[in-house]
Amino acid sequence: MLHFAIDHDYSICINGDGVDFMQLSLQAMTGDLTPSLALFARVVRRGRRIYYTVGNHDIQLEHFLSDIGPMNVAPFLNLRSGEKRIRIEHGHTYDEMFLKYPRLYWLFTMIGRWSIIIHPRFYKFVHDLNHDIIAGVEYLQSGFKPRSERMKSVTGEFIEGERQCFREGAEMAGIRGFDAVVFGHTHLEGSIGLSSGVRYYNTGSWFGAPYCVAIDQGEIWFGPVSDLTTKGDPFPRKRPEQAAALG
Ligand SMILES: [Mn+2]
Repeated sequence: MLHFAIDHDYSICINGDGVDFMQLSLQAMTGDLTPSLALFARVVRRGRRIYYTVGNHDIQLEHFLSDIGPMNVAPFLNLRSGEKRIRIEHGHTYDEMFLKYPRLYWLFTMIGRWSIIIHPRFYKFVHDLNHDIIAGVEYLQSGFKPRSERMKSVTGEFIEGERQCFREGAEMAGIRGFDAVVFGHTHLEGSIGLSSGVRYYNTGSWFGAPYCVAIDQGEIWFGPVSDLTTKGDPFPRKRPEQAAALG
């Protein structure tokens, strides 16, 4: 994705949990980040920017709000592109489990830390199990109503498997004057229209098949990163203009 951004003159926003202080060893992170840092520098040399919106696994980056090397670190990004206003944030602040049960959430995070030492596939298994446990808690809290029953009262579109708190969070952020809201955090990718007319995107997770949004002059493309790298730039028209601007 970084190579794609460099080749096609995109700025980049890493929407939280891009590095995992909670679950990875410093050694593993250094190994992964070192090649990326050289690419970040190339993005910046081309006159583009790198934004990093803080997530719950890299919350320590809040100490560096403003800049880390070439990165602009921020709790969220309010982007204006063409006529559109787009809100980008990780989304964990809308996570009911994270807010209501911080110690339980921390415990699950630590279980994740141990499971990733065993194997990434085991981590995936634990993550899915985690999802099921949260669904179980919701089931108990709702007074033993199955999800299908609970979802009957939900009107409009929703991202498959996603808890209501995120759609509500996107709605809440969106009505403050945005055309689109982009979250991550849930590991469930999708794009839906909210009742307020705001478009909500979730770019899923970096595991398996990562998704992203590409934004150019108020237009938003949403899809798998692999589509960008194999099918090319969804906004190729911007290239000659910017190439000229870059001289
Ligand atoms: Mn997260």
